[in-house]
Amino acid sequence: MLTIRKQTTDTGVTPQQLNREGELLFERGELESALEKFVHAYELDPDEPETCNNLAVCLWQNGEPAQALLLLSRAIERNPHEQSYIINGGQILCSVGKFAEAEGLYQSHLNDHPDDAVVRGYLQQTRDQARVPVTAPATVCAAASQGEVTRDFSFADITLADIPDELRTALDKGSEPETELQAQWQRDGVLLLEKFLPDDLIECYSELRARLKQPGGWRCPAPYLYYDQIKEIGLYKELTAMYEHLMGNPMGMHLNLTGWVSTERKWHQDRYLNPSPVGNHYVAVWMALGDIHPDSGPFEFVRGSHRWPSMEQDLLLRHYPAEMRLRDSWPTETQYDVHRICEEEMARRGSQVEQLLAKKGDVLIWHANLMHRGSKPNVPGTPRKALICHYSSINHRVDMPAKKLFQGRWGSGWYFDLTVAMSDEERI
Ligand SMILES: O=C(O)CCC(=O)C(=O)O
Ligand SMILES: [Fe+2]
Repeated sequence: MLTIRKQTTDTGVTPQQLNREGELLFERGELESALEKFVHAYELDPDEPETCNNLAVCLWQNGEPAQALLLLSRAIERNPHEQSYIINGGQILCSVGKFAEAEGLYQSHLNDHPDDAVVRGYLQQTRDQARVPVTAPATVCAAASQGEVTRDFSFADITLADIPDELRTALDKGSEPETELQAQWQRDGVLLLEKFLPDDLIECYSELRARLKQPGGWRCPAPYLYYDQIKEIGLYKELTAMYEHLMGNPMGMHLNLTGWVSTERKWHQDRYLNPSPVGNHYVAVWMALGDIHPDSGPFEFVRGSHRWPSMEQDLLLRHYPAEMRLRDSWPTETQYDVHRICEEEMARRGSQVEQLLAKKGDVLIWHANLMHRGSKPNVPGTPRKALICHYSSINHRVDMPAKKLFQGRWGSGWYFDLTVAMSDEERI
């Protein structure tokens, strides 16, 4: 449980700055670090409504709705006309089943702002949510059960035991492996390839990355669009060949996680984070750019869990207010609930968790449905020099039509030519 201290020491940083930094961290899913910033801002000025609001959202995510509500009521008291505080307050109230209070909050705001269509939408939805069970969207398999809006769901509630054949690769469908590597992939859903990356390729990327003075890496999720050094390593010829060998399709890169500290992303599978037509035609790789220290929050996984039922975005999101799916931050906002059900499932199955204590140059490739996480560091801030890249089959990623073939010094491979901005401050 988090206790909030009032502190008077001033380090020159303002609550506004801390709030901006915390918001960026929150958007990137780094909840703990965001929380630290907001707590610091609160220590400097506990009456600043923006701080109270931000801290409240974090505490809610941390499973502390009562504290969150106290803070939000203070934010609303200080700035009663701020729409986002009203919406956050209403959502927290709904999440703990206090629908009448949420309605009251929305209604009193609407008395002052009768034209606020957004809050009116929330009010309507709260009424619906309080009374009517939510039905599954048409795209969800007919077999999916109809559930109530409640965050008390189980792994079985949001997973499909069988995904359609076209969403599975040949090896997933049980085709006979032709090599030992394919057999391992089919059995384990994870492949560790030791000393796979050449030192000079690691140096080429590390020299670039070291120039960025942000432990969390680029906030831009696709920095490969800006730097060939990332294309060189992410599309290294041996990797490209390995993906095609395992997946049966050419794979295109579209996401990089470039932090040199753990992401602290909670337990999950990756497939549900992507549009459903991508299915299992998706792969991710963890590259060790140095030896990984056990205190740094190593990558953890459950071997063979790719054969467990598969989490489904639609089945998950129906347990939240309808507009959740419109928010880019839904994966972050739902990750604690996902974590809980994954841990429950792992306990039910008596699963063994493995930790990747990789050495420099090792790579680990994992399946879209493998249960994994970036663990919490034993010693916060311990460096974890890694690069994580994600890829989808160029024949299945219909939402990313533009793709290009990169030809570099260390080989060639596909990447998706996305339009993703990078702020000036992180251009190096
Ligand atoms: O930080 C990690 O090790 C895992 C991150 C992760 O879940 C992912 O890249 O899909
Ligand atoms: Fe992941």
